[in-house]
Amino acid sequence: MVRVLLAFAAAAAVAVAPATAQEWRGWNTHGAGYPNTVALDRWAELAAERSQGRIRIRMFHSAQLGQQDEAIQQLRLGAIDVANFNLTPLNNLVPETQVFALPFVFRDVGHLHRVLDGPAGAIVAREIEAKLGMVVLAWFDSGARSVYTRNRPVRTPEDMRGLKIRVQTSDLFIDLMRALGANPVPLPFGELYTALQTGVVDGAENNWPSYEAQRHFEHARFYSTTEHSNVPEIVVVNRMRWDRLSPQDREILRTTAREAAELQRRLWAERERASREKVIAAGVVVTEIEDRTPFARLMEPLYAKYAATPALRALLEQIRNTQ
Ligand code: GTR
Repeated sequence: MVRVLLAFAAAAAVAVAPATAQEWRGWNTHGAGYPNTVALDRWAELAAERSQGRIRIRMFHSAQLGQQDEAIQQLRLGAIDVANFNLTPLNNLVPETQVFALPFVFRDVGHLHRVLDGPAGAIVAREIEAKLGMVVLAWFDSGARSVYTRNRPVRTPEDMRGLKIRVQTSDLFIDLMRALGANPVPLPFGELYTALQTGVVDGAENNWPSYEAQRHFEHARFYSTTEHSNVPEIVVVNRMRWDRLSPQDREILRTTAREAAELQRRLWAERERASREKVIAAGVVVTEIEDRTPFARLMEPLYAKYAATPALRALLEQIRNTQ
């Protein structure tokens, strides 16, 4: 009898344990040493420390839990608890995220950070929360995205004509490439290296750190500083998880996510420079686009299409009026 009771008590203890110290699963597409990876690991550490082990996040990096589009669904369902997503794969799901992806919408990095940390950032976060069942805790910088190609450099929009350019799953980016006369090819990030290697695509577009860290430069040796979009990234938690946290733990999670974002942004600025230097040393041919007006002019119709409603136009105004 005693044995049975003891066994029962042990089983109950096991059953109860996850509610207090369950390990959360975190998703990240990037590998070791990448600014986002370092910052997310730091976030997990800080959250565990300050909650005295009540919040335990295990980060799975390098897209171990799947590619970004799948991970978004997994996070909505609660199979993944926290993640760092780029806004682009959310474009078709939450129209407000498209406004942050519009070409040349941010004046510079300072402007981008002030927008993210101000009322416009709060509006986009609120819409993501309302539509997707995830709570936005912080914003990461993702730099400027530029075009890179395999066979010849892009100097003008005419050079883009007919090129197969990989894009993320986003109608806005598909239209952006079409506006330049290119053929957009939606592909998961993890398949792009091979697609560049085998010539399935002629090029892609990304920031310096991803171009370097994913080793795309090995097969697409021409990088042209079009800097057409500064679409940023979010740190999110599944809504059900969030709702079950005490107010105190919510505060801990939010504050530590913001601290991680500060770290990410600092590391980002350094990594942009370092990645650029590294690929140049490896023989990449950089074409500096001095005058982006011809690109911007062709992309202009995206504004009418993707900031079409009064609410989206107001959001755009909010960005423009941010000093
Ligand atoms: C990177 C971004 C990733 C992913 C990737 C892509 O810059 O950090 O989250 O969006 O681009 O192009 O798929």
